[in-house]
Amino acid sequence: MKTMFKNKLLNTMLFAATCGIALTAVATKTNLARANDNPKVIEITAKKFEFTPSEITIKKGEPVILRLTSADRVHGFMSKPLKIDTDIADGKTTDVAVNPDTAGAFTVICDHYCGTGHGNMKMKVTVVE
Ligand SMILES: [Cu+2]
Repeated sequence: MKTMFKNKLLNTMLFAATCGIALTAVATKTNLARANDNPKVIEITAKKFEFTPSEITIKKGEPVILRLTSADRVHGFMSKPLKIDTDIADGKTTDVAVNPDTAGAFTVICDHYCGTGHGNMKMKVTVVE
Protein backbone atom coordinates (compact mmCIF):
# COMPACT_ATOMS: atom_id res chain seq x y z
CA MET A 1 0.00 0.00 0.00
CA LYS A 2 2.77 2.39 0.92
CA THR A 3 4.66 1.55 -2.28
CA MET A 4 1.59 2.23 -4.40
CA PHE A 5 1.22 5.67 -2.84
CA LYS A 6 4.87 6.34 -3.45
CA ASN A 7 4.53 5.34 -7.12
CA LYS A 8 1.49 7.55 -7.53
CA LEU A 9 3.37 10.49 -6.04
CA LEU A 10 6.34 9.76 -8.28
CA ASN A 11 4.08 9.61 -11.34
CA THR A 12 2.46 12.90 -10.41
CA MET A 13 5.86 14.50 -9.97
CA LEU A 14 7.07 13.10 -13.29
CA PHE A 15 3.92 14.36 -15.00
CA ALA A 16 4.38 17.83 -13.54
CA ALA A 17 8.02 17.91 -14.58
CA THR A 18 7.17 16.83 -18.12
CA CYS A 19 4.48 19.50 -18.34
CA GLY A 20 6.96 22.06 -17.13
CA ILE A 21 9.46 21.12 -19.81
CA ALA A 22 6.74 21.10 -22.47
CA LEU A 23 5.51 24.54 -21.39
CA THR A 24 9.05 25.92 -21.46
CA ALA A 25 9.53 24.51 -24.95
CA VAL A 26 6.28 26.11 -26.14
CA ALA A 27 7.25 29.44 -24.59
CA THR A 28 10.69 29.36 -26.24
CA LYS A 29 9.13 28.53 -29.60
CA THR A 30 6.64 31.40 -29.22
CA ASN A 31 9.45 33.84 -28.43
CA LEU A 32 11.40 32.71 -31.48
CA ALA A 33 8.33 33.02 -33.68
CA ARG A 34 7.72 36.49 -32.30
CA ALA A 35 11.32 37.53 -33.03
CA ASN A 36 10.94 36.34 -36.62
CA ASP A 37 7.54 37.94 -37.11
CA ASN A 38 8.71 41.19 -35.67
CA PRO A 39 12.41 41.66 -36.39
CA LYS A 40 14.40 44.49 -34.90
CA VAL A 41 14.46 47.59 -37.11
CA ILE A 42 17.66 49.61 -37.47
CA GLU A 43 17.40 52.97 -39.19
CA ILE A 44 20.29 54.08 -41.38
CA THR A 45 20.52 57.39 -43.22
CA ALA A 46 22.69 57.95 -46.27
CA LYS A 47 24.00 61.30 -47.38
CA LYS A 48 27.09 62.47 -49.30
CA PHE A 49 29.42 60.76 -48.33
CA GLU A 50 28.52 58.81 -45.23
CA PHE A 51 26.08 56.47 -43.57
CA THR A 52 24.67 57.32 -40.16
CA PRO A 53 25.28 55.41 -37.95
CA SER A 54 28.60 54.43 -39.50
CA GLU A 55 28.75 51.22 -37.45
CA ILE A 56 26.13 48.75 -36.25
CA THR A 57 26.36 45.46 -34.42
CA ILE A 58 23.88 42.67 -35.03
CA LYS A 59 23.60 39.05 -33.95
CA LYS A 60 24.26 35.97 -36.02
CA GLY A 61 21.01 34.15 -36.84
CA GLU A 62 18.85 37.02 -35.64
CA PRO A 63 16.93 38.64 -38.50
CA VAL A 64 16.89 42.42 -38.64
CA ILE A 65 15.39 45.01 -40.94
CA LEU A 66 17.68 47.80 -42.10
CA ARG A 67 15.44 50.79 -42.78
CA LEU A 68 17.32 52.94 -45.26
CA THR A 69 16.67 56.56 -46.21
CA SER A 70 18.65 59.15 -48.10
CA ALA A 71 18.98 62.78 -47.07
CA ASP A 72 20.06 64.04 -50.48
CA ARG A 73 20.21 61.81 -53.54
CA VAL A 74 20.23 58.18 -54.60
CA HIS A 75 22.96 56.06 -52.99
CA GLY A 76 23.87 52.41 -53.17
CA PHE A 77 23.97 49.97 -50.27
CA MET A 78 25.92 46.82 -51.02
CA SER A 79 27.69 44.01 -49.17
CA LYS A 80 28.21 40.67 -50.88
CA PRO A 81 28.83 38.56 -47.72
CA LEU A 82 25.70 40.00 -46.09
CA LYS A 83 23.72 39.41 -49.30
CA ILE A 84 22.67 43.04 -49.54
CA ASP A 85 22.50 44.92 -52.82
CA THR A 86 20.06 47.75 -53.09
CA ASP A 87 19.75 51.40 -53.96
CA ILE A 88 18.53 53.99 -51.51
CA ALA A 89 16.28 56.34 -53.42
CA ASP A 90 15.81 59.91 -52.26
CA GLY A 91 12.45 60.60 -50.65
CA LYS A 92 11.42 57.06 -49.85
CA THR A 93 12.20 54.35 -47.32
CA THR A 94 13.90 51.15 -48.41
CA ASP A 95 13.67 48.15 -46.07
CA VAL A 96 16.29 45.42 -46.37
CA ALA A 97 15.92 42.16 -44.47
CA VAL A 98 19.21 40.74 -43.20
CA ASN A 99 19.69 37.40 -41.50
CA PRO A 100 23.45 37.00 -41.03
CA ASP A 101 24.69 33.40 -40.91
CA THR A 102 28.38 34.21 -40.32
CA ALA A 103 30.00 36.19 -37.54
CA GLY A 104 32.59 38.79 -38.45
CA ALA A 105 33.12 42.38 -39.52
CA PHE A 106 31.68 43.39 -42.86
CA THR A 107 31.78 46.56 -44.92
CA VAL A 108 28.76 47.97 -46.69
CA ILE A 109 29.65 50.32 -49.52
CA CYS A 110 27.78 52.83 -51.60
CA ASP A 111 27.95 51.31 -55.06
CA HIS A 112 25.94 53.99 -56.81
CA TYR A 113 28.20 56.86 -57.89
CA CYS A 114 27.17 59.92 -55.89
CA GLY A 115 30.06 62.39 -56.24
CA THR A 116 33.70 63.02 -55.41
CA GLY A 117 33.70 61.31 -51.99
CA HIS A 118 31.82 58.27 -53.25
CA GLY A 119 34.82 55.93 -53.03
CA ASN A 120 35.01 56.40 -49.25
CA MET A 121 31.32 56.06 -48.53
CA LYS A 122 30.98 52.97 -46.41
CA MET A 123 29.83 51.61 -43.06
CA LYS A 124 30.76 48.70 -40.84
CA VAL A 125 28.44 45.88 -39.83
CA THR A 126 29.70 43.65 -37.05
CA VAL A 127 27.98 40.30 -36.66
CA VAL A 128 28.49 38.70 -33.25
CA GLU A 129 27.83 35.09 -32.20
CU1 LIG B 1 28.05 56.84 -53.62
